Amino acid sequence: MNNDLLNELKQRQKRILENLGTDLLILPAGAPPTGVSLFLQDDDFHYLTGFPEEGAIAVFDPTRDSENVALFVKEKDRQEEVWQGFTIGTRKARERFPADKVYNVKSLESTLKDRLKGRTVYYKAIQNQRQGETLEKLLEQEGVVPRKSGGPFDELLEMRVIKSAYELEQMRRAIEITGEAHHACMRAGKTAQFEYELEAEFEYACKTRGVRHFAFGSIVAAGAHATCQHYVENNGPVGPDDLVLIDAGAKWNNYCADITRTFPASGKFTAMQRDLYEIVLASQKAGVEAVAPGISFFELHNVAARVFADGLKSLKILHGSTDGIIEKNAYRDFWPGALCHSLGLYVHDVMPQAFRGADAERKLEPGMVVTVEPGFYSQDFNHQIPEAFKYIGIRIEDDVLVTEDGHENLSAAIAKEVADVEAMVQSGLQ
Ligand SMILES: [Mn+2]
Repeated sequence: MNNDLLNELKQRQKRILENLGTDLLILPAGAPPTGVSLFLQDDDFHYLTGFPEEGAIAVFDPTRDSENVALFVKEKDRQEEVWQGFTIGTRKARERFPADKVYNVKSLESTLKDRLKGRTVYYKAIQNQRQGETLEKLLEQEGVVPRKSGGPFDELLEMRVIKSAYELEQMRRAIEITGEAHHACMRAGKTAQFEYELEAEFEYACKTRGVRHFAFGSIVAAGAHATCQHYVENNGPVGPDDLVLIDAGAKWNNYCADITRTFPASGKFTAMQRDLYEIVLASQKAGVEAVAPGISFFELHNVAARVFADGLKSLKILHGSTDGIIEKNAYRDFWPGALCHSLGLYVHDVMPQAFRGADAERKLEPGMVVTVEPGFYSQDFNHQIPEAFKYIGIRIEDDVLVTEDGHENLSAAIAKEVADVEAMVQSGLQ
């Protein structure tokens, strides 16, 4: 672990300890994976310890001077290493991870026993079933009713929503790789016959650059499949006249990218596809431009929604005043989603309560990273739409950092202008 990260982890731990006062926090590692699969650490646990294994538990206790932060980890064990995987063990954990004291996790019960009586204990449920049962029994025996929200959990949300320089470095790399993978998919667009070929292209480009986890299951949707926002089957054909929507993201050191691009498989938008694409693009750019400290998610959404509504009016898909369309949510038949979500360790990253919901009023602050992703989706039940505009799905999504004086589009290098997207597809194998 490099020193910058080590120091940052210690700073985070300090803030949580200060927030705890005299209370205690028990934070477990992520759920063990089922079957033979790759483990991904729980985001909060990763954020506060950097420790990558399952089966571990961190205990934050500001009243114990010599061990404010105790880390309980699996000890090295031959059976475990022969079957499940290699473990770090207590000795190396002590050397490499920020904790005042490292214990064998088997001693959790006996170590904690005397510390619980009369305390306020914050506890994030342990997903490792056996371990969870043991600990919950102990809490009950000691008369502790654990709190599962508020206190340090609220503080964690506030901390995680503002990204540090280290975190932004990881996100920039995740976004850079994701961009290269999107470009690889565009170049493969003309030859791909099935969606899964492009899914493989995306993942190949990421994995050959060192990516081990993805932010979510890649969405590769050709033609009408793109009208479903979270389509993940990825097993349909790619038709020569289809638009292909790819919404996917690499993780880099646990941090996510989340980028969507839509391109014509042929390398050339039809006039109708281009008209709709330009509307989504104009709406998306207006949204990106408006990202700045002091604007709320709600206000930001409406900036993009107005441009979207005006565009659909120009194609006679929507009618009436723009104000009326926004007020009555008439555009939502074609864009049912929200413009933004926070991005970080998790793809729909943590957001304090005030950021949630369509009427989220809390203002953006420097250091937040948000997605900007309007889309046009027309399915069979969009009765009022002319037949020519049906079964089309278009989404364009960038990842944007809120800065002191505005914003920085972290994914600006990924082709999204009509001419650039067409050129990228056409530069693929003939
Ligand atoms: Mn997104």
